[in-house]
Amino acid sequence: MTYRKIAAAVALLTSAVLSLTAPAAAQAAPAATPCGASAMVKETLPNGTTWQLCWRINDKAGLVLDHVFVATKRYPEPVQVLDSIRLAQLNVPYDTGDTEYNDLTAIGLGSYGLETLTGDDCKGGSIRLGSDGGSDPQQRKVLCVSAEPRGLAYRLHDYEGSEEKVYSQQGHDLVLRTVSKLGWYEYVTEYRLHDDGQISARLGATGDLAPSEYSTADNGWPIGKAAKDYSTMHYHNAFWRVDFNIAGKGGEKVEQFDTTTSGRGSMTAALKTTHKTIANEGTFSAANQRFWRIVSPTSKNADGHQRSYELARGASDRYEGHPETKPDVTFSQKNACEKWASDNAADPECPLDSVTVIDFVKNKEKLADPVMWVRVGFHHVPRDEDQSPMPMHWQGFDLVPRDFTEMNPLTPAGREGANGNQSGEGSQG
Ligand SMILES: [Cu+2]
Repeated sequence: MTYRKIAAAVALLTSAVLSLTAPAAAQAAPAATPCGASAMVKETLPNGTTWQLCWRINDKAGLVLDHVFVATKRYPEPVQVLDSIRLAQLNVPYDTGDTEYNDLTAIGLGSYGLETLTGDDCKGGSIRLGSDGGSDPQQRKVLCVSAEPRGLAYRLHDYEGSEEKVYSQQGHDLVLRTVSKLGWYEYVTEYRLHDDGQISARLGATGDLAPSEYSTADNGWPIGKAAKDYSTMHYHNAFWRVDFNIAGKGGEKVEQFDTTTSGRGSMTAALKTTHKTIANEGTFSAANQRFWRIVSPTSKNADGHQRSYELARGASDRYEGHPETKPDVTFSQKNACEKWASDNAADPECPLDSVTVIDFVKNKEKLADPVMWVRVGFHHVPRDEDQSPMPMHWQGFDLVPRDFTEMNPLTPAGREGANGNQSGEGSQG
């Protein structure tokens, strides 16, 4: 028996054991399953929300999630959110200007860089066996799947109903996590699928500071005794590639929302929020009171509103050293040759001049099937506490459902009638 045959047999056996020990199947009808059992995650969180997806390891990108569906107790029909989500580059330039790494395309988060999970890597969760994505793929314990409490999902003290009641509910995330060791750094790829439909993508960095990257007070910070060992400051420029497929219909539109102050009302400032369609490819940057959403023109919730997800950004440092690390988000027309946000490896059939996200959008093609490239930067100024091991630092973003369901998908019994203005007060229009 070859190693591969043994590995395949082990995988089969493992998936059989997992399915025997898995929690009771969700009440939801099964969605389309374009992957086998060992590549599928389908878990129901305590509030009744079921996430279903396929996972795999790409030698460069590391963990990739495909065909992501969500169903909730209140809205049990599984509805697709994403076609896929993955990292698209991790660019690490040092402040001396003498060192730079493109960790995904030059090294890769999969293959031999992918760590076998152990210790507390998956405390409270279950570890899945999968191919590490290398040229000689090995079946290893690489993915952690766990349900983790996320604090209060909501709280409402209702004293206007027929009986006074407090609604207070703990929320949970389905967490998918892999660890990759690239040189001295260890990167944690994490996706948190919340029970209210939110998706959080983040990259954690830990491990150790690189012993080869020490410089002077000009661009380092002293981290040993006195002022002798200056660890060089550097950037972690992370990019994600997000491809929506809302309700399986595709053809999403991109919209930008902006809010301005327009004079005053009788008491305070009057604000005006407008949104416009971004019809063509381009790069975009954050501004106060600005966000973007990906909206399905055809799929609507039960209120008759178009389903969408909005991009919610968090902290992000802008690296001025490259054109492609300045915009916060890029929307491009889907193209199989556009794989990496920078250092885009050119296939023989792909145009050689399409190197970064800037190139992807330079011809301003019409957005019929948009791909969203999200950049989040972290300027790392080392500190004494970075030794050792380095405390985890996180960078990432959220995808928040907007009108995906007619109400809060976690609405408890007793509040299901509260859709719109129930009081008869306020003005219409
Ligand atoms: Cu760092």
